[in-house]
Amino acid sequence: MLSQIARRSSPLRLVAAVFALATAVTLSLLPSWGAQAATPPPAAPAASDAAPLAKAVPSAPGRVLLLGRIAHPLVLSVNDLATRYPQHTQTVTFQSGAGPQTHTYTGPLLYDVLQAAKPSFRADVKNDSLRYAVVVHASDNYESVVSFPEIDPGFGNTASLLAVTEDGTSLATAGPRLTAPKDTKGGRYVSNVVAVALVRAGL
Ligand SMILES: Nc1nc2c(c(=O)[nH]1)N[C@H]1C(S)=C(S)[C@@H](COP(=O)(O)O)O[C@H]1N2
Ligand SMILES: [Mo]
Repeated sequence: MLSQIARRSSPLRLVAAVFALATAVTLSLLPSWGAQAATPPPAAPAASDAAPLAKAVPSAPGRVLLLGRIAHPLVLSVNDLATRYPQHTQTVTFQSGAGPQTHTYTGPLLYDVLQAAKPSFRADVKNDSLRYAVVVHASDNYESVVSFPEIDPGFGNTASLLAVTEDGTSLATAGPRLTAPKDTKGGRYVSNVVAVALVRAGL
C-alpha cells in the first residue's frame, strides 16, 4: 500500500501515509485496560488479526519504514542506510538449524538510525529511554525486539546493525538484516527487514 503510494505519488502523500500509519500504530499501542477487563481477547486470535502492521508496511524490496515514538517517521532505502549514517563492519557467528554460521556484515548501527530520527523520550520521566523496545519486522512477518537500552552505548552497548551487505553481497533487493552480535542463536538476525518501530514498553 505504502509502496504503491511511494512509487506513484508525491512525497506529500507518502508523508501523509506514513503519518497515518504511525498514528494507527500509536493508537493501537495505547493501553485500554478497561476494555480488556470487560472483554478479554480470545486465547488464540485468528492469524489474520495477529499483525495488522504487516499488511500496511512497504512491500518494495529494500525499503524500511521507521515509525513509532520518533519525531521523524520515514522510509529508508538500503542505499539510504548505506550512505546517510556511519558504516560499521562486523564478523559474527550464530547457531542455526543448518549449524553454526559465520558472516561479515556492513551497515549503520540501529542505534544511530534511531537517534537520527529523534526518539520522543519523555523529559519528565527518569531515564525514560530505558522503557523502550525496538520492534524489527520482516517481509515474511518474522519479528524480533531488541531493547533500546540494550543497543545504547551507555548501557548494553550492543552494536546491532541494520546490515546492508552480507559477505560482500548487497542486501539492496532482499532488504537489510538486523544483526545481534552478542547472541548465541541466530533468531534475532532478522532478514528482509521492512519496518522498525520504537515502542514504549513502560507501564
Ligand atoms: N525474516 C526472517 N529472518 C530470520 C528468520 C526468519 O524465519 N525470517 N529466521 C531466523 C532464524 S531462527 C535463524 S537461526 C537465522 C538463520 O539464518 P539464515 O537464514 O541466514 O540461515 O535467521 C533468522 N532470521
Ligand atoms: Mo533459528
